[in-house]
Formats: sequence, C-alpha cells, structure tokens
Amino acid sequence: MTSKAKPVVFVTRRLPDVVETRMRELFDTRLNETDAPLSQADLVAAAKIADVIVPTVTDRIDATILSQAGPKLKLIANFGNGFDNIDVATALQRGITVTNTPGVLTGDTADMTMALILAVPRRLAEGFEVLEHSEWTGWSPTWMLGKRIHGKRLGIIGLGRIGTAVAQRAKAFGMSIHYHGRRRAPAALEQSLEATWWESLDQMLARMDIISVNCPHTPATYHLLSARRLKLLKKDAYIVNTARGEIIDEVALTRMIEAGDLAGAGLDVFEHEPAVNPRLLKLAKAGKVVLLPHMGSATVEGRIDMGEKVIVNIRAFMDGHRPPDRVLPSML
Ligand code: 8YV
Repeated sequence: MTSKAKPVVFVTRRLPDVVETRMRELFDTRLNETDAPLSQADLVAAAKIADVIVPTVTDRIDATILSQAGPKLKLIANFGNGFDNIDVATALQRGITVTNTPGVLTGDTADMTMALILAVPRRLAEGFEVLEHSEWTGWSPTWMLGKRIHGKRLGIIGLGRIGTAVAQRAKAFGMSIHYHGRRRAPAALEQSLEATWWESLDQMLARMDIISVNCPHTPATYHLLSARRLKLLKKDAYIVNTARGEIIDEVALTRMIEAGDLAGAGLDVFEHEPAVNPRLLKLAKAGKVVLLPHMGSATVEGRIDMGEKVIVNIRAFMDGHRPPDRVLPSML
C-alpha cells in the first residue's frame, strides 16, 4: 500500500446501508453483495488481497486461512463482541491485530436474555401457539399456569458487561442475583446489585431457579455446563443462554429436559449454528424450550453502532494508533 492508497477492507457480510456507505467513503471497501456466508476458499482469497478483513460470527478465521494470508493483512476488525470465530492467538503470532465491538450490544443482548427469562417460565410461546392454532376454548383458573419470576434466584455465569446488564434488569423484576465468574466483582457493583458471588460454580448451580449464561466462549468455557454440572441443577430449574452454544453440552441438556430432569431452557445460541438439534425443536413444540435464531444483538441501532465501532477501529489502526477495541492475549 502506498501512503495515499486507501486500505483494502474486505467485509464478509452485508452491513447496514449507512455503515457500508461510510466504509466505502473511507476505504477501498469490498462488499459481499449476496450476503451469503463465505466459504473457506472465499475467505482465503479475501485474506490474500486485503489490508483489513471485517468478519462476523459466521466466518471461521482459523489457522489454515491465516497461514495463507497475504503480507498486507494486518487487521481483523470483527463485527461482533465474541471473537471465538477467530484464531486470535495465531493472528497475533503473525502480527495481525484483532479488534471487536464491545459495549454497544450490551443492553440489547441483556434485553433478549430477560425476554427469555420471562418467556420460558411464563410459557409465552405455548400461549401464542394455542391462539395460532385456534385452540383456545376460554379462560380457566388452573390452565396454562407458569412459574412466578419475582422472588426467584437467578444465577449468572459471567458478570461482565452483559451479565451485569442482565442482573440490573432481573433485579428490577424482583429476582435475587447470584453470580459466578473467574473473579469477584468490585464491592460497589455487588452492593448495587445486592448480588451474591459463588466461588464454586457447582455450588451455585445446585441452588438456583434460573441460570443465565453470559460468559464468552473460550477453551476454558467449552462445555462449562457439562453433563455432570447440568445434573447439579434443581429439577425445576431453567437455563437461558444468549452467549454461545458451545458453553453448554447441548445433547446432555436436551436429554435432561426430555427426561423431565430439568424444567426447560431459553436458547438464542446453539452448538452447531445454524443447525438446530431436531430434538430441541421437538421440545419447543412441547413448550419445554423457547428457541431463537441468534437474535440477541439484532437491533437496527445495535448493528449501526457495531459498524461505527468497526470503522473507528480501522481508522485508528490505519492512522498508526492503537485501536480502542483490541483483543489482547489476556482476553483469550
Ligand atoms: C452478533 C454476538 O450478532 O457479538 C456477538 O458476540 O454473538 C452477536 O450478537 C454476532 O457476533 C455478529 O458477528
């Protein structure tokens, strides 16, 4: 790249118009007009020509792709908060900077988490379905009874930005807040949430009414909710996951709900997206689970803010500054 040339920025999926327009003004932007997820060969081709790649959760930027990257590729500016789609360690070893988009999708994802916390115990999807199939024969005092939300214990796994925003919402709904994380939260945050820290995840699981998964997917959190740990939950407990499917052993979870060893689940993410285990779909029909297609951060405002963050990161990097949202080795 000569000093005046605009960097080649390869964007793997369609982004909001306003974001694409701005990117076109600022960079030599290559867009994926079809919006179809790219194949590995497409990603290799992009990595060969680009200064910057802007991937999303649907692109696996692994060591195979990185090993074939051209010498110009110096930045992967992920359009997303989670970066488990990128082999960050290999990228950093190769001198490629990685950035993400934290902060701007916190509230939206927490809202969706709260929606699932409400939807599953209060049987929202089942209610819709009765009307949809014109099966409502009238009100009855003992029909369609769910479980009360307020007064219940919510166990949050990962009290980071999103976990904290979930806790604030859940507190307003009268739930008692419990959490487990690698580190204890600052005392002021604990106090404001009236939150209880559990050093032992196992002990927390055994005592909660609802579990919300809000930690990132890393090698350490893969199947954190393993078959063994899921068995620690109370039989009438629920699990909500808006983080990553890989954090829960999905087959074990499905089996437990089928067997009546767990009351239900609200899942926005899956282990093998976009594939969804047909047995989970069957449980959804039976009203035991509420399933959403990875919509946690899917708001117009959120997507535009994510795009803005990507642009800020690219510009800072190209101007020779440290981009604000670098993924650091300590975050892996
Ligand atoms: C995004 C997400 O939709 O940002 C994240 O980590 O899980 C999602 O909300 C997706 O990652 C965009 O790439």
